[in-house]
Amino acid sequence: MTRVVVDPVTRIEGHLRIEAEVNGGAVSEAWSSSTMFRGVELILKGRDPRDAWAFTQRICGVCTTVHAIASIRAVENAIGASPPPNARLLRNLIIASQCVQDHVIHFYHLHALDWVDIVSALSADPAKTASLAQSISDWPLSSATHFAAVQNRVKNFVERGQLGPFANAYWGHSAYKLPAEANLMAVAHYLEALDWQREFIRIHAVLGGKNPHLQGFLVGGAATPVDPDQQASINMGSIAGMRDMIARARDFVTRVYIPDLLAVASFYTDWAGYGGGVGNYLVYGEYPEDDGPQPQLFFPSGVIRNRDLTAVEPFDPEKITEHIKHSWYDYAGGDDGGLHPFNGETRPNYTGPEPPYERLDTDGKYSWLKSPRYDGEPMEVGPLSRMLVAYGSGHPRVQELVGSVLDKLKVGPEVLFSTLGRVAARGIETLVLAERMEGWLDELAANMASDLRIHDNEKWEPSSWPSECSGAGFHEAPRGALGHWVHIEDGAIRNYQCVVPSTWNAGPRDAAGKRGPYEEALLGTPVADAGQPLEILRTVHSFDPCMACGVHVVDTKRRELARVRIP
Ligand code: NFE
Ligand code: MG
Repeated sequence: MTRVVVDPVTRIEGHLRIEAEVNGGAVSEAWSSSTMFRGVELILKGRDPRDAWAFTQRICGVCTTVHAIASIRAVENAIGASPPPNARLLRNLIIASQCVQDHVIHFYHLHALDWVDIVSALSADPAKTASLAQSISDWPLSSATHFAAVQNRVKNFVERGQLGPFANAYWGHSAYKLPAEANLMAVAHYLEALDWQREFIRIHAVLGGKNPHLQGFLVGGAATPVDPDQQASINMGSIAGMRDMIARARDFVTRVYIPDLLAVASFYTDWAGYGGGVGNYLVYGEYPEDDGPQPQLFFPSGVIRNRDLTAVEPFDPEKITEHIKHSWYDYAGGDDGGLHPFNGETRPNYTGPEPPYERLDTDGKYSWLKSPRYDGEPMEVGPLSRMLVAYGSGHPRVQELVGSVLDKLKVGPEVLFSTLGRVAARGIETLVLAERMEGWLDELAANMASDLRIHDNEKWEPSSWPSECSGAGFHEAPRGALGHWVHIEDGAIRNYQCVVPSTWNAGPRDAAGKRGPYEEALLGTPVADAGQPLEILRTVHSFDPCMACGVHVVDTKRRELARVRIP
């Protein structure tokens, strides 16, 4: 038995440590730990709830926007504000563009190098690479000259020893299966996607002034004015500009991302047999399609247990609890119970070893993440959960795309419950959203022709609120189900709790000893070389970890955590 420690896991946001036992070439036990401590929930106490979104948005710079959305929805739910249609449509466009950009970045810049060997790309034949690329897509940048130029660029990096983000990887590992030409094609698209994502996210500057951390959010609506006839508003010119940006995004996703995903996946279908995890999937639902109190959602909410796609249960927010038996916190009532977020507590209690350390006490407390549970069970959240719930709920486009991806890979639906299924679901979701966005833009253009309202003024003044009220805000962030819970007293925040996608997925064992989704997904993962645990990274990265989101508490004692010496 070998104990493998991966710390820090790179190509993620934040600080994640995986400890695993490897027996007979496969993972037999695993622990997921967030070793970073930071935060926001406690500094919100006593503040104006209308300001909370601006603080919470800064929980993370990767999923910028998502904590702003969850926060304004929680406060609106508490005070009874109703955003008008323009605000709903602006938000849908902001959320969807965030998700599309984030997923493309994840595929190319955070995950691809687990499957793509850059060093092998150096020996590819550019002419054969061009034939391969042209056989899977009519994307224009596919000539032998183009691929030769990319290859030279990478060679120059290597010869100058300037590998940058490509240094310290497991190049040449036996688990890399792509032919040299597929590796070169993927490297070329890695570089193209860098430019693409920078261009596309300018849509956030139009919709909210800047990215990251848009400034156009407002409790009760939006602070981005819409008026077809005003220069300083979202007008017909900005609508036309966004239409162009959305069309180009859809083009890149359709002609580059999806063909690459299918090409890479076809060499790794064995990964449909690994990484399944807990088999329970939770979705809060997203993209309200109308302005009623219970709007129709483009991606439906729901719960799937034990991989049963025929029985999607309704989501019940009362069934959420957070446990801390194995987390560096304590609860006033003892560590064995779970607390609903409305009664949530954030009481840090670090009992781990002083760094640097060899091992965590994985029988005791070992993470800054809590362990969220639904009806007592661990749940996977994220693109796979969303696509499974949409598929099981009869979403026509999702059913069609899932069917077509399975056909192309010549596999059955059981492969969805795996590392490969997670990667495929993220691609499918990106395409479905890139296709849907233009519709929301059309609705915005049509609505603002006769309705300039962007805000519910009735509920702006705290004097219009109940003296005590509480609310929950739900959102589907790129990495999954995100909830904020707020309790307001006399116009100020009394308690605030965030339960975040990466907390669901990366959390440690609960009081009953049940593993979290990362931990469960790692069981059975093959490890060819314990000194180069590439396969562990594949499964962990397939969830797209974000520890900045997952840990969002603050050290109230202001202890010194690290001292940095600058020579
Ligand atoms: Ni910081 Fe975030 C949230 C997580 S979502 S990345 O909420 O987990 O994509
Ligand atoms: Mg929390």
